[in-house]
Amino acid sequence: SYLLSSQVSSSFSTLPSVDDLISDDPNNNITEAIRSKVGRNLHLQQNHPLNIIKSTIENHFNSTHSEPFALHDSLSPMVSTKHCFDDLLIPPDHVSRSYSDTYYIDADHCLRTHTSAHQSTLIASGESQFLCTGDVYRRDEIDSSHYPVFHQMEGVKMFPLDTPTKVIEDDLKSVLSGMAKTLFGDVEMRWVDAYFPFTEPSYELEIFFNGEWLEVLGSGVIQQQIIRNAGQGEQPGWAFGLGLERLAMVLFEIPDIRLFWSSDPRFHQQFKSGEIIKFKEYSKYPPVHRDISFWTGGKEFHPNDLCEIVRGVCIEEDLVEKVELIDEFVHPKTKKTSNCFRVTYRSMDRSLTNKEVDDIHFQVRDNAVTDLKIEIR
Ligand code: FA5
Ligand code: MG
Repeated sequence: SYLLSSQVSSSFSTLPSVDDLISDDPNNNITEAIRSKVGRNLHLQQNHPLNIIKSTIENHFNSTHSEPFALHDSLSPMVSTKHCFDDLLIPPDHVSRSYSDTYYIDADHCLRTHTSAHQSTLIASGESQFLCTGDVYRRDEIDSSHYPVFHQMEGVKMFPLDTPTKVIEDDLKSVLSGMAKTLFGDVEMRWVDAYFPFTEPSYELEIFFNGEWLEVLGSGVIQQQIIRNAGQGEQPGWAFGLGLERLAMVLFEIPDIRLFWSSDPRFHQQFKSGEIIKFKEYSKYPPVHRDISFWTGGKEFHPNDLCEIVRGVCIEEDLVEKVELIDEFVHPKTKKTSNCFRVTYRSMDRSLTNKEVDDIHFQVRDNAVTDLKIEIR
């Protein structure tokens, strides 16, 4: 694996380790639920659907290029903010850096929010083409397709000096649409203009699958400034980043993103390396709903903070299926804002009792009052 220890910050003499993930550093916002996911490495588990997609894509790249792509899949998800943001020319006030979107270890380190966090160091190491896969972390809402940990694959291909941008762009599009054909067969695809601070021009690839357009990846021609800063001068290149869960959910027809984390053999027995099969749903246990209504306090309230609390209380198992805002109003006299959220609890593996959901939900209310300074109605 790759040591990034030249990147030394004020608080760590080397990169942080798993023991540093939770601390009383004022900038630390990592919860136990998140810490327990670091090191799980679903993308490395044999016969796991994420590993099957990863290998299929790696094989596709190395069977369509005579010069092999270097493969990285074990780089630490704990990175410096320099690597995750600054090196990619992401401006200091960009939303992706905010505490409501990113898990910070301290002011200068975070859990990577994308695999692009490794672009600069790998380019600096002189590799001319590589694929880099790993778990990425984003504070986010909770529903069947959003989970705070998911997996991305980054790809970079460098070109000889003076290769025209048009040639690089055409290569990017043909290589990536070839990959999409390998995965999805002869589907309809389209390139949509996009914006990323680190590429210009930038494109998203969408495929038409089961009646709708699905965004599969972001990509573009790498900003020359990034390559120059990485010590590779004027050599041009392209990059892309794709979400493995999103591909796997479509290809295997997996209906809920939490299933990737399940330990149920009825899930895992269905998948085998090299095979893209249709997932057969097994019986679901019933959902249990509980509402929480409150006045938001003086502190700015962000729904992601509530999701975090719900997840925090359910750390032994993933019992939260969804957290949704069902009512919001401002009191005409006091001008205070009232929110009502509905939490859907459901286990992937067993039936929940009303009593245990009551206990969990009571704890959620308690923690929300303490941590978010809200006032229960
Ligand atoms: C990025 O993360 C860029 N780093 C991608 C990139 C790399 C662009 C290199 C240019 C060059 P974005 O946030 O759009 O971009 O995520 C990229 C892909 O990750 C998406 O296309 C999608 O497939 C997947 N993805 C993003 N958010 C989620 C999510 N919440 N759940 C599952 N998959 C997601
Ligand atoms: Mg996007």
